[in-house]
Amino acid sequence: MENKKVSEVEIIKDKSRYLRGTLVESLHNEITGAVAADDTQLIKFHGSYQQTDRDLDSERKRQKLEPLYSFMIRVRVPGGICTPQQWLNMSDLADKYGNGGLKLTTRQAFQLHGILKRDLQKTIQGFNEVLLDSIAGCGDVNRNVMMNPNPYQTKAHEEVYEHAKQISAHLTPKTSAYWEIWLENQAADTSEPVSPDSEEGKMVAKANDLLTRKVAEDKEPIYGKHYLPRKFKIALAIPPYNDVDIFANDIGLAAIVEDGVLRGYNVAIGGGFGMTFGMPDTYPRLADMIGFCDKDQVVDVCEKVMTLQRDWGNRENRKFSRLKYTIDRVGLDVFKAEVENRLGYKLQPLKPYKFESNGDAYGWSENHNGNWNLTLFVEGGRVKDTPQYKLKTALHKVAMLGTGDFRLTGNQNVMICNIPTSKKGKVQDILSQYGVMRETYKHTALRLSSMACVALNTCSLAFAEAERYLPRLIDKLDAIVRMNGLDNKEIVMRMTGCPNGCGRPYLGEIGLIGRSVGRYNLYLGAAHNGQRLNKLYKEMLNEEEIIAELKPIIEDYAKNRQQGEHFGDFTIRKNYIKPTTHGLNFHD
Ligand code: SRM
Ligand code: SF4
Repeated sequence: MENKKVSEVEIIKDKSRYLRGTLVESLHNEITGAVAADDTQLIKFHGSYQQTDRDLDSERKRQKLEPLYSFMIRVRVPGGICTPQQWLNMSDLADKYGNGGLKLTTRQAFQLHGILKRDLQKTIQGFNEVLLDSIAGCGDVNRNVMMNPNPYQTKAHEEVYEHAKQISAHLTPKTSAYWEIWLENQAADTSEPVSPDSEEGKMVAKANDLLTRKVAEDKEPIYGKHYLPRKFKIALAIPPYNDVDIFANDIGLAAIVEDGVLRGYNVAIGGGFGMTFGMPDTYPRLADMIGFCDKDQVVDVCEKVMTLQRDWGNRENRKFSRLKYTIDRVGLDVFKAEVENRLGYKLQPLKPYKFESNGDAYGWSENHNGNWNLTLFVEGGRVKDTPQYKLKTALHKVAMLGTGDFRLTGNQNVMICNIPTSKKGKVQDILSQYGVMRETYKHTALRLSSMACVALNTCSLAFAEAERYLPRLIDKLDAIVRMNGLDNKEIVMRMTGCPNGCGRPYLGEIGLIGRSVGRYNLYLGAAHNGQRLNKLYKEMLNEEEIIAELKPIIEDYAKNRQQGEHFGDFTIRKNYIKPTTHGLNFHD
């Protein structure tokens, strides 16, 4: 490490004793609400970011006060599936220690915002009580593994969910630092005998697993002490639904199901979205398909791709550290050959598959086991109560029924799933009472297909608003959409406050990316199924200009689209924009 020129974060990892750093000292330092500088990097691996309230920053500065430091914590939920008890706990923790709201992220995780340093430990202990954890929520490791959020749709879906959990468990860091720093050896109460098949039994099994990991000697058999050069992401989807946008991931897996039987996965590698304005050698990129693997090979394939990126990834400049840049530097064929070399076998030729959409299907649906699922719209993924709309209370009451489970979707929505027919009416009654059913059904398909990242006031990287602003912009676009009879036409619209791409704006048929306060770049031409990136159409638009640009295109689409033609394809056919065929020509 000493002889190589590496980024500062690499040196922090090197010195950290498997992610400990001086976090304990930082937590006990009562003079400041912040943690020490190096610890701000390490705490990410534990799932947390130090933030300030950007709405208050300048006023605090004027008053010569320290910024109002608080912490965001991200809780991984593989495949987005949690129990009603876990939902209740997260909801209560948000009230007790956070800002009262739950943020459902674009990667099917929970985020709590506004936690003060003194409450961090108690909050994480609260997760542990229901066997959730925040380790690897952020940091240079494999992140929350995503999957189509309905494992009970078919038997094959159930199996894919099992694989998602296996991949997640296999690639979770093994350091005991998390348990040492945050949990102080806290473990679940296992004194009462429980059936291993019951919900409680499964929780106890997970507790044992955590304990085993806690007492394991500190070493990272997969990562090593320097972990990965950068974040790493994996998603699994079952065609025809690409509702987790697999091609935006370092590894995207398309399940191949033949005659109802899961055979394995087509493997795509090298997706990732972050770019920097004014630096054309940074770009969003979709993952390339490299071959098919049998289902019992999938964990191994993920490990080998990830560890090759661990070894070959750029550790000098974090702007070029993601797998996408490693692949474009060495060549896809070379990278694939070395993966196969490490696997000891070749990937098979790709199997046919077809994705149709990357959105969520709202409303009720039935499982293969006869139970019911309900998908609800959560604007901006923010579950909170306002005087007009008490979504958080409504979902809390449903969770209190203790039936079924809760799913976080890759589009920031929530599903209440596996509800027996006998309880369906009760769930519907509670949600109707709070207006939640109406809220999901009254909107245009444009709004229901929209997504925005957090941006201001907590994200330190935001140039512009996203989550707080998109609903108001859509109010205005809705008028145009309704006037043109497109109320039920799904047009995928995504907005972010900067080009890092957290709301996957490069896959928006309409993409808006913040340039400065109130100004956005407009991107058009993405595919409706997440398989083609969009391209820059106009720069630095304010609200009036965005509407002026989009209005005639929407009107044209209403009049001149072909049968079944999606908005993104239309904008290309009508020459509004050229197609992006690869990340490398995104800026052309
Ligand atoms: Fe993200 C950084 C929020 C999904 C690409 N992302 C951030 C930070 C932590 C800002 C920071 O570094 O200070 C944001 C915290 C804001 C806050 O106050 O909460 C943040 N990202 C989010 C979430 C919460 C957006 C949301 O509204 O749901 C998503 C959490 C996902 C999760 O549960 O793990 C989120 N971020 C994504 C995605 C989408 C995805 O993974 O499908 C991407 C694009 C895909 C990718 O990884 O390339 C994404 N986030 C980034 C990047 C750019 C990475 C790059 O390769 O350049 C950054 C900046 C960085 O890492 O330096 C970033
Ligand atoms: Fe923040 Fe940018 Fe991510 Fe939005 S896209 S949450 S502004 S880093």
